[in-house]
Amino acid sequence: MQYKWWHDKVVYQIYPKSFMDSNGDGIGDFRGIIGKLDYLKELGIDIIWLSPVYQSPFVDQGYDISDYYRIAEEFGTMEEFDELLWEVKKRGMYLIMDLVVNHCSDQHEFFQRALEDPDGEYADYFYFVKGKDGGAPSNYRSYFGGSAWEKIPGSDKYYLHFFAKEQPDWNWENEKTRRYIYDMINWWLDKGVAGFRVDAIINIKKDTRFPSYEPDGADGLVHCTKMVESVDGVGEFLEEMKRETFARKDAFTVGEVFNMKEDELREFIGEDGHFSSMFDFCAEEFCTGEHGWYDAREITLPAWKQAVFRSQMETEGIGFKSNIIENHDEPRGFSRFLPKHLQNDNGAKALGTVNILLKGIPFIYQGQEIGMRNCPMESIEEYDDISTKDQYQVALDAGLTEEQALWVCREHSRDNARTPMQWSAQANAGFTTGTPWLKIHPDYIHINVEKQEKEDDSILHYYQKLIALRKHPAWKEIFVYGKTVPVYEDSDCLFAYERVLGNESIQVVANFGSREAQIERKSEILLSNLSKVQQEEQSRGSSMALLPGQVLVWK
Ligand code: TEU
Ligand code: CA
Repeated sequence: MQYKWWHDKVVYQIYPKSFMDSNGDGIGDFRGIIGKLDYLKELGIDIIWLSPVYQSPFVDQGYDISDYYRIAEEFGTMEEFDELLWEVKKRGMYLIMDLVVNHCSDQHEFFQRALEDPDGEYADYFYFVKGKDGGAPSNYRSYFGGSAWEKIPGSDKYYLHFFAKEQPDWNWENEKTRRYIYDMINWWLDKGVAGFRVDAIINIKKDTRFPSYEPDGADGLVHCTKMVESVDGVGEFLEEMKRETFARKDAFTVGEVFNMKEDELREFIGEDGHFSSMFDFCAEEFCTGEHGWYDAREITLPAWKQAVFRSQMETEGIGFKSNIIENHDEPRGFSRFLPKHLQNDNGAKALGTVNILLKGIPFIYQGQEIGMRNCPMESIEEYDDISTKDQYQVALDAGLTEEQALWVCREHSRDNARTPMQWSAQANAGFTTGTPWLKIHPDYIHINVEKQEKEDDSILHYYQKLIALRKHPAWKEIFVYGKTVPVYEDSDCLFAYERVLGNESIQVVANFGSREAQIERKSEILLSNLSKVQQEEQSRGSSMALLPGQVLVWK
């Protein structure tokens, strides 16, 4: 396999609005991030991914961009962005941006011009389509609920929006749109960003006949992804984009790809793939309910293991997926993957270990490294997220009571991961001196960076060791390039695998069950969450008992 600069890197996702506020307005900002770069360096981070920081009305938290060449004033100025970029580089790290090019904001200049003249040149940058039989052109439901078509005032046309109605979809069939997007990407690359996380990218190819399909819900609509799944040709756009932009600078790109056709993995992340990597959503995917969050499935160990190992096998010999346990669109991994009795420090360490030592590019989401967990909101009003409001309604419409629907949000809301970072036990978790834009998790008194920096056996210190182990010169090759071979595969409590390269192997074994499990001993422990005493006690005989919540990395 041809060596690439990003193969051995560890990535950290910053959700800027909730990371660190420097000026007391309750919103995180660039100055706040700059002040925490040493913290990230010490953690062992190489690449920082910033969720969108472009100018935006923030209907969908910056994923609705009104000007790709400007910075959201909430976060600072372009000069401060440049300073951040410089400070990141100075520390030997890389900065990647969020690339949101399936759609923009309805406040984008081109969309505003299109609205003024729905038959003019700018309308062609979007999908402006005549209605049918007195209604929308087809029966698509948007990601955030309701029709994916919005009537254009004073015209018989509708525009397409896969997400909120304030997020019109770009028409990728129009060469001018593509040129506009590529120029913008190159502008940021020339500025010195090292690459992009590419948002919702599978959606850019549409079937421009816009056929209706059999409804999949009582609203008579069908999820818009149905059309995306039924059309070919996204690869041509992705190839062109790569050639015209990323390839020029050897940029690192990670695609947010759901619903890819199975035989396309090589085209997406193979050596000449569209992207450097794409997220492994295998575990998240099977939680998605048929109709929404309310009928989501819970993660069980066997199903989770099976999904992860299957995905690891699939990528073998092809490329690198990016491994996550959470992001800004998911509940906290701690709350989702760990059974209740293991929702503690040991559980968090075990979960981090099995995920970060898999083959692929590890992504850590802010707060994961201190074991942040889902934030229990008291009422639906406390939520900010557009998707949460929709899913609450979906649950009510399905017949759930208000209390049950709130419960669904508590388990699944994207705001679970968006509450401010917990830096200390001071007021507002040290995140802001003002009023935070979103509730702060009340457990910040016990769970915060400052406290964990002082405690030797904290989750934070464990993460530092874990990342250091992955990069240790002696083991790096094996953790980056080694095959993943499942072990104790039939166990209903162990999550275990070996990373194998040549005749070397390292075993990772964690117990997520509720009783101890007998495992075969190895000789050299590289990392574990066992206490010294436990380690010594267990150093006799050829087998040993691994207690619930314990994890070992050894050879
Ligand atoms: O998410 C795209 C996506 O595919 C959704 O499934 C998302 O996971 C879902 O809305 C969760 O409820 C990306 C961004 O990550 C997300 O934050 C944005 O809201 C979305 O695109 C629109 O830009
Ligand atoms: Ca601020």
